[in-house]
Amino acid sequence: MNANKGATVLHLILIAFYTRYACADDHFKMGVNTNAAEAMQFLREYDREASGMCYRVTLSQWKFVTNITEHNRRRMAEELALSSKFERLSWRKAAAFDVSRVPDPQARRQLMKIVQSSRAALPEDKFTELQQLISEMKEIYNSAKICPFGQKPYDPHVPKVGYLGAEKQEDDRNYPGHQQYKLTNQPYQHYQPYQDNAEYPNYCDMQLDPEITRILAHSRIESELLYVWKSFRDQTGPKLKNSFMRYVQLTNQAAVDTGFRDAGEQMRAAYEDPSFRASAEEVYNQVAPLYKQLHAHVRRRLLQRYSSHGLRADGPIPAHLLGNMWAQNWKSIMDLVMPFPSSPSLDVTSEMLRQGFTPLRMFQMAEEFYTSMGLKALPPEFWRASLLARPQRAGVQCTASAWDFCNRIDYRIKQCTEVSMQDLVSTHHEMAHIQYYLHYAEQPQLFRDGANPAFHEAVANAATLSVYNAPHLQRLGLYNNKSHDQYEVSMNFLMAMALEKVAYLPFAFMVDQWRWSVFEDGVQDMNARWWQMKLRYQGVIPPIPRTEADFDPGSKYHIISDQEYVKYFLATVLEFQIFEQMCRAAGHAGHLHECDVHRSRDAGRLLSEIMQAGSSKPASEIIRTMTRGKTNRISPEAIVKYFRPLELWLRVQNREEPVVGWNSNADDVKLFAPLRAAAISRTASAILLIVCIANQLLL
Ligand code: X8Z
Ligand code: ZN
Repeated sequence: MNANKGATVLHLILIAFYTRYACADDHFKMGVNTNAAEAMQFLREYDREASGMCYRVTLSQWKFVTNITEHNRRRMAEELALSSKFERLSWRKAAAFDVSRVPDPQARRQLMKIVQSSRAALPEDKFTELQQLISEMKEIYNSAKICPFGQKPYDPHVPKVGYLGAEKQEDDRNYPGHQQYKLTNQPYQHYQPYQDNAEYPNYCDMQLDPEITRILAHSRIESELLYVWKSFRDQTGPKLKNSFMRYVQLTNQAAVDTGFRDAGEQMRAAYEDPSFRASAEEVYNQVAPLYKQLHAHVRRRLLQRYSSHGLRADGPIPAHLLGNMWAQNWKSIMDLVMPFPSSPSLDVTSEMLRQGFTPLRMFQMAEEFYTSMGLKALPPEFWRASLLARPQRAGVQCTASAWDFCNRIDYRIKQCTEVSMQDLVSTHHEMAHIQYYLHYAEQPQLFRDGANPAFHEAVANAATLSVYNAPHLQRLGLYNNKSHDQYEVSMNFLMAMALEKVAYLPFAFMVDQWRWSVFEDGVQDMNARWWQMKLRYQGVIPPIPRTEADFDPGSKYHIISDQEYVKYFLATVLEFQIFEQMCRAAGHAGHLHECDVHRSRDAGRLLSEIMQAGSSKPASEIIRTMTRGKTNRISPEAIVKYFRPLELWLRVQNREEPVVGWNSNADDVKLFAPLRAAAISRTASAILLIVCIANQLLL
């Protein structure tokens, strides 16, 4: 599709949208105001008020997450309520215009954005109910806690149960188990087993982050993995299922009232691609063969480590063995699947510690990385107000994030930085988000966003891909490979990258496949359908039987917090496409995984062109410019090229495998859909019987 065609398609969507909208709801008479001057005046006011509103909400959120108190929670809730009111009011005004009669295309685009992405078409009581529902679900999810492995659930009548040596203190939970999980640079040690009659109270306060996450990443004790995998699901899914079903009803109603078929279609509209589902599926099909090669290798190594526990040489992998709660990122099992264990992997954490790195120095390095490419220096406000290291006090929500306060002045990062390679990468990632904010700052508020929902993450990760690799680390003086085989180091590096990026693809793809199917087909058999998709795309099965009393999708935050997910799938593919273009601009020759764009002004120019446009243009136009007319679509060519050397190695390793991919049998399906499995096996028996009878007759 070229740019002109894109504009025509957009116009057609606009007309279709408003035609449908006019019919969708009798309560509002919308889309009839043809006064273009009024529309322009509305947008000017909207821009000013929306920026102010965004500033106040963002500030209240910042204050809350960096200092979690009841007072700050209330203040944030008040600001969010005001912002909801503003959203409803603006939506009504925007939807009243006949967009096709507004001559300025940028103004049309802004009006469309206000109307399309909101749930404000709902009546006020339902709009408020929906917002409360989402915030309650987040609250339940965030407060989920489990007991340590081997420990009984807390019972105040049985006070003396716990760990020897465990002393609970108000703000400092530094008893032995916790200590081990908290310090990333410490070796993992699993908890001491539960002991009756110990002298200490019961501490059922293990949360997803950091304790449960660390157990799944580091424990190699199958029963412990199974325990935390199951317990976290018990403490989340079933408590959220009813609310989620109501959420489906309300979001679907909002979508229909806005003119969409269902809430899935409304979410997909942000991609401005009429054949979005087919396009995403096509991308998935092109990366699936690489994923299957990785899957087969990992399964073989897991079989060597765990010997059975539901593993078969040709089957799917039990989901608790992959180092992550959702089996979405496998980097933590690198020790089990490393191609060449006697060669190093490129983790320079110990060298950073040896050289006395500090969080501040890591941020200064990241800033230099971007300014060396001709990108922007960070404003003084950034250094004054950011939270770059874990504060001494409690009450900080530590997930790394980059913040735009919408006033063109204030930009911050919140990251409890530890001196590690992982956090060095994360620092570059978060700072790339800030670069994006700085570059689109002059756009109207409505266009201060990625070109589509995948772009922000894709740009942040593309810029970061350089940081991991050997040439860059060598330039920084953090790595020096003299004594090891270059090929072996490269394969180890690519495996680590694949465990993070390739392993993630089918998960990131299936989450919204499931969500869209729920919006489209209803809430029956939701858990079975979740596992059906996990089996089909990821080749994983639950380690224990699941029923509809469980609600495993509810154990993924983005599902219950109403966050679209397919953007992460597309972002993972797009980041390599952007990276490849940056490397081309930088004049890199050789393997893509060895490209370093540090100091390349041309690579920086390419990146700044992408970022400057924000969401003022359709993504297809930006991709077309970025690829110099080669394509206007997200393409998996670059990610496949990046991993090509590893894929060749995997093909050789997997040549004896009974199947590259997985064969699922009735027992696998029985784990989550017993009735369906019984039906399948009845059908299979019937076919067998018919075949036998036919054979008898023929003989
Ligand atoms: O949600 C996140 C980030 C914020 S954008 C913490 N991620 C996805 C996830 O956790 O599932 C980053 C990777 C994918
Ligand atoms: Zn990010």
